[in-house]
Amino acid sequence: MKAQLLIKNIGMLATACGNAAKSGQEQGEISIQENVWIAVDDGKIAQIGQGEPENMEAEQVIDAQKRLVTAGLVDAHTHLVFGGWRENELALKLHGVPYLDILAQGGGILSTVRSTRAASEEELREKTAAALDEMLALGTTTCEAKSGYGLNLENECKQLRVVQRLNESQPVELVSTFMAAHAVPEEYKNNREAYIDQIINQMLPYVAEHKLAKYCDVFCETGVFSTEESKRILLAAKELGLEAKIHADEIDPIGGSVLAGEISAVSAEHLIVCPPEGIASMAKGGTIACLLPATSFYLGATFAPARDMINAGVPVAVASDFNPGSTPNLSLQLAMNIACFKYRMTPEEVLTAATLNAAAAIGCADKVGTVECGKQADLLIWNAPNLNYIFYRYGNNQVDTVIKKGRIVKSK
Ligand code: IZC
Ligand code: ZN
Repeated sequence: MKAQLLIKNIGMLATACGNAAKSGQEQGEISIQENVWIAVDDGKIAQIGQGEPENMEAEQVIDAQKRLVTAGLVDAHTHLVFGGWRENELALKLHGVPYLDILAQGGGILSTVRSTRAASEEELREKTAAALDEMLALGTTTCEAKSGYGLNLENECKQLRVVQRLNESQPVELVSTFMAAHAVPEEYKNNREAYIDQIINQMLPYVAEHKLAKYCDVFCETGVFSTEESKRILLAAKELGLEAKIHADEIDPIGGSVLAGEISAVSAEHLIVCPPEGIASMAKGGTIACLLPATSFYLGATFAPARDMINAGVPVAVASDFNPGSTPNLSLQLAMNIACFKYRMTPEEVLTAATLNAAAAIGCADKVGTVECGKQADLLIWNAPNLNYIFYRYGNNQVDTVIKKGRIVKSK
């Protein structure tokens, strides 16, 4: 066989299997193979074999030196494109001022809205490209990106266009989510109905027509969007062909996870304070729980009931939630470590959560998220001999080599 790339001498290949999200016990049932090689052709995984490859000609050969190989990480929840940062809020946070109070005072998301509106598309593109380059070095090969710092047609589209352009010009594959329902902008403070009407009647139709996003997300939270408002927006989005995601139960359990299941949202995100009826509803509606453990850490909050979700048959994904407020961290590796320790998920369950289940949460599980023949060759070689090791160590970048569509895109 003639291959584009051969990775030989792999100590351990650890991967979830299949093209759909895994739940319950299956979330932890991954394939572990030792002493294997992978042949890549045409950007896809062509063959996986044990021992020494025979009769194999390859344009490029990598010796994995007995280390761990997994699929590239999939970050299913980020607020990737934003102007400015919010380090000025650190002192407030340390004094215990709650996240929603900072927002209610016109800071938080609204402060990032001001910076994002003030930034040009080119400035945002450059800043986001730099973030993606860091994420790639940390092993993220596919990433979701939400708008939600423009809060009007012009600036929401500016964010979505940045994602569209970057998807064509750098290796990390991007999936867009439209999230004008991230906050009510200051100019509509006393007229929230008019803002919701604008989302439904102006922005959503434009975004759908110009194919600027695949998903629509709403911040369903006390003082932000109510469950009723979230439902109206997400049903309107679904009518236009955008699938639903929802920020639910991050701070207060106002019914977001129950709604997620009822409208069969693809995913519900955060779920820090998700009640049992929310878990039951998501299980019934086939909704993926997209958990963001680095956010719990950073907000000093409790941790989502991940084990209850797994036990109830809800597929769990783990994502970074990279954003300038509640989680200015773009390392999915760190989120995976925290998931393991604070959710008490096993390394196998977390690997599935940050690859296959995350890919399912952004509609690309047929293409990425596992190391199987026919899938895209998005692969990581880790500075680690086995899967346990990457959860045992933490805080450093443990990824050595990143391969996207069969090409080496980062190497230490
Ligand atoms: O900018 O604070 N939770 N949205 C909902 C966020 C956090 C991002 C932010
Ligand atoms: Zn978020």
